[in-house]
Amino acid sequence: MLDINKVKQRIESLKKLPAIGSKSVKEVLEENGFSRRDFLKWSGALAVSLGLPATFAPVVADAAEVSNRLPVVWLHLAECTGCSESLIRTDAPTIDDLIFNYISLEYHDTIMAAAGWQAEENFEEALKKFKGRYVLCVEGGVPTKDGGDFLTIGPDAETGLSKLKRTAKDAAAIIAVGTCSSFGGIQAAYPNPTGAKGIHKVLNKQVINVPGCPPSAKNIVGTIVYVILFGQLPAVDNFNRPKFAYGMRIHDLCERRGHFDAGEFVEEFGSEEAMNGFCLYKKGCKGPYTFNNCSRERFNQHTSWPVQAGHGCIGCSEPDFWDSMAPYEEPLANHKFESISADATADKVGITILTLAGVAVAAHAAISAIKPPKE
Ligand code: FSX
Ligand code: SF4
Ligand code: F3S
Repeated sequence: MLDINKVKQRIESLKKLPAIGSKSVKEVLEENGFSRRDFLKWSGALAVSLGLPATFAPVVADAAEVSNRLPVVWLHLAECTGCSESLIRTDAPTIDDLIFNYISLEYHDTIMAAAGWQAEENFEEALKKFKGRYVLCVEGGVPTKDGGDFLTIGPDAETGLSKLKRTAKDAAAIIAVGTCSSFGGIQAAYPNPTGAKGIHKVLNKQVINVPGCPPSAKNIVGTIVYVILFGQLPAVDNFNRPKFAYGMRIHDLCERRGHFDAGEFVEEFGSEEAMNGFCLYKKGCKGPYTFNNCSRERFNQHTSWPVQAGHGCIGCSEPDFWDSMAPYEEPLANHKFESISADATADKVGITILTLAGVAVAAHAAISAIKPPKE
């Protein structure tokens, strides 16, 4: 049961902690041309996407304001850094970006100014100073073969495996940011030469997975704000993904869904059907099998998302998508279910896929039901 008074008490107690960094959220937003009204609009939208009642909007704003009281240590393992890049590389920062920067990132391999020995010193200092209080965010899968030697970090050449375990030990909460740290990622593709794995496989603490290659800023910031609000991890599905973000399929809210239902498919990229925004299922869209909120939240200030841009979803927030969803531009049904031929009528494909998708949803719901939400 969500108790708003408890949340308010928690935020009041966080306010008493020293702020890390000198500016208030108000100053940061004003400097970037955002008004109080924009900020409240943003918190209202975030409350909705976190699945909270509208009454929580003001406390979401308060939580964002105290997010510089919660130390965050951010590690990079085997990955492309796209998850951080997707948040920080914008010409006009969004409120999500600004809150991300405002969150007290005590240590972040990519964006910190320090390097070499100095960076290591800052890292060790943060672990000691905030023992038991910091949130650990990890980007990247962890190579495990040959004792983890495929990935070493810093001047001591410590393996990512060792650094991860050491950092996880005294973390208050652990968030796997991106599909790599959640499930291994592209480097875990067959034959997975480095033995790359999702971080939960090598830790004996609960890890919340925020997959996507990359995940949206909303899902990253939303999960961190949730932890600040409630001091605990949100309810999760059977893959430890927050239900507020990964509770529905891409297909459920896709703007091309009407065309899917009507049997109107794109057969060729660049065709008239493609220009008319027909469904991309026959060009390999994996939206019916993928649990994520891209079709609702989109990317870059709600501007667009893969299907809107004209390519099918490749299922990037699902475990093993690099192997199980390939080839990306062919329907899954073509190679998994031989009864459907490539030239089957659109209706037949549509009906069969709807049934498959129904099964996927039922299985998802059943597994989630067995495992009670970790609230
Ligand atoms: Fe992985 Fe993120 Fe994909 Fe890249 O760090 S989820 S390869 S977008 O960068 O981890
Ligand atoms: Fe949208 Fe893909 Fe579903 Fe078609 S198959 S409606 S493009 S999610
Ligand atoms: Fe990934 Fe599909 Fe969203 S490819 S970004 S889950 S639309």
